Amino acid sequence: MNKYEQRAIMVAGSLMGVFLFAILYNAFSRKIDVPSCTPFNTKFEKGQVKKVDDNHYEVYVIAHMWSYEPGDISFPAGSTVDIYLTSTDVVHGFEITRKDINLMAVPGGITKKTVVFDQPGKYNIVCNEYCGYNHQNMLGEITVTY
Ligand SMILES: [Cu+2]
Repeated sequence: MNKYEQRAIMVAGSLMGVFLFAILYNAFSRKIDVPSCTPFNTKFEKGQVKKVDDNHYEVYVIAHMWSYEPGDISFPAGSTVDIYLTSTDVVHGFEITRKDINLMAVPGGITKKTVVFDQPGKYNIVCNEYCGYNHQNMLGEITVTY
């Protein structure tokens, strides 16, 4: 084997090591997780809000033509909310006004976002992906209580 081939193999091997380290570092140290695609997850049999503890909630949202389930979500101010979002039919949007949150509901996939709601009040949920005839009526509401 000539010396340039050996160097190329050494560089490629080193890069693979760097990439593997970057993936493992982000997955375990920085806890960056890739949304899983589990359309048959039992938590998505119906849309629901689950209380994990006093200030931590999990919301399982199912988007479908032309509403969200659950459509009205409520929890106290200061809550950390893990939003898990999926769709049963086409791609929908999930934008929370006043929170700068803009998610995409993909059929068969789960989109996850953790949001902290510090301020009490009402936050509208709107679909911002054109999804058909009644797209403009696809709305929801989050109420953050005192
Ligand atoms: Cu829509």
